[in-house]
Amino acid sequence: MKAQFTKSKKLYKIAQGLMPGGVNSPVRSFNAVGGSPVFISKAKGAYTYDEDGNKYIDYMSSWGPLILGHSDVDVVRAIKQAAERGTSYGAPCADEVVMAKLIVKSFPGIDMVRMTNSGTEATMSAVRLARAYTNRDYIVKFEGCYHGHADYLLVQAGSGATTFGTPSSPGVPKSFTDKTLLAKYNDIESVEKLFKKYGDKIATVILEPVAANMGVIPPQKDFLENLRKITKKNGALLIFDEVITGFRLSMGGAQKYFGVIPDITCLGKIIGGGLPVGAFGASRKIMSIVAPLGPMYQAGTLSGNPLAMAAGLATLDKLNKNSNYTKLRDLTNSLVGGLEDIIRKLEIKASINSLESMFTMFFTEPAPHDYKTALASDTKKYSKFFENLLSTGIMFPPSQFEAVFLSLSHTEKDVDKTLNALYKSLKDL
Ligand code: KE4
Repeated sequence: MKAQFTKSKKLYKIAQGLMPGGVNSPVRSFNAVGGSPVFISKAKGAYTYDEDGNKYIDYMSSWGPLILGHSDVDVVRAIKQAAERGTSYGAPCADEVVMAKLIVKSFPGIDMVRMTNSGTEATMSAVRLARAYTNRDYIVKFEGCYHGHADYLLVQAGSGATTFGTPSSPGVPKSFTDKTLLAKYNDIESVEKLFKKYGDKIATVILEPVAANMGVIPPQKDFLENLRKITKKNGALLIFDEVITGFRLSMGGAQKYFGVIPDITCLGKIIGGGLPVGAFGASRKIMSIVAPLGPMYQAGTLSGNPLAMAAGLATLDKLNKNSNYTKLRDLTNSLVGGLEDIIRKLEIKASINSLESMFTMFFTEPAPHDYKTALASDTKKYSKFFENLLSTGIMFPPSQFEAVFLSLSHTEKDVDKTLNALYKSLKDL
């Protein structure tokens, strides 16, 4: 029976009169894939349920945070217990210390950490820190990488900015972005050229160590190592934006996974277990200039709030057990392997980039290795594919330029069901 979306459509109509695009974040709208977004009423484990009672196997994981799956029993209990002790004190609490200790212990590049309320705040603070520490103004980012919506980072940005074709947003004065230099992902020469020209004026190079906002694009051999070398040589700080990869690729994120240690690390998503969160951390020496210890100002009413700490800690405690990363990787590989067989069998022009428990299937080949090759994807085909999948109860991200995430709640049975739906959705193209 064809899925009905009556209630979602009704809600969307009202929402559009009250919120821009009817959503609180652009990527949730289905603008990139057509149709109106489904409104989720509840979620449990690997499944979400919309207002019309349709059930989905969820591969969005709320854009990354829900690595255990939705409303995990221990996470919900931790939030409830924390809420009964109060929701925010405006004063330090013990769980902030426990979270800081866990982050410092897990990330080789972090001796000291500051919590924030979003990934955007984390990267915004990290760039300010790098500029303050080096007393330099220029920053280097990569086309297609997305670091949240701070003005000077919304330049050739990925995620929703690319999805909706506004990689550089209006409303950002030229003077705010003329110190933001652009390099090409996986192209070290493009970075060397910038250092040749701006050398000792560059405060930092910021990147997603595995790009996931132009779809998943892993770093090619030696790319991260060479970035580490060139920044060190020029006295610039290397920032890894691990908002997605932190605790996703391993308990020490991409820096542990690839063995390349940045000067500053940004975190988010998983560390909040689905509640608003972000963090940035570095060596004691670099963090010593952050207020109130040092002069670089940074603050947040709800930074490190007890609920997000409780949800994050419950998530991380559970994650770091009985070889969960191997389970996540093996389950993802069986889904990706099956999908590759389907692509071959149906002779579809598509390719997959996959790493640990995240992947993207691109309607282009060969598999993209940078922004330009990612943009070659057939987004119209992706829209039709997304819609076909949705109607069979599988929720992929509503954009070609996002990542599919697996959680510890997904099972082989879910993967088999998903592969059947993928076969039908792709065959129907
Ligand atoms: P937030 O401000 O949305 O918490 O984090 C910004 C951010 C920073 N760095 C990376 C690598 C990120 O992926 C993000 C946010 N990711 C997008 C989707 N890929 C969030 C979804 C949305 O914008 O609604």
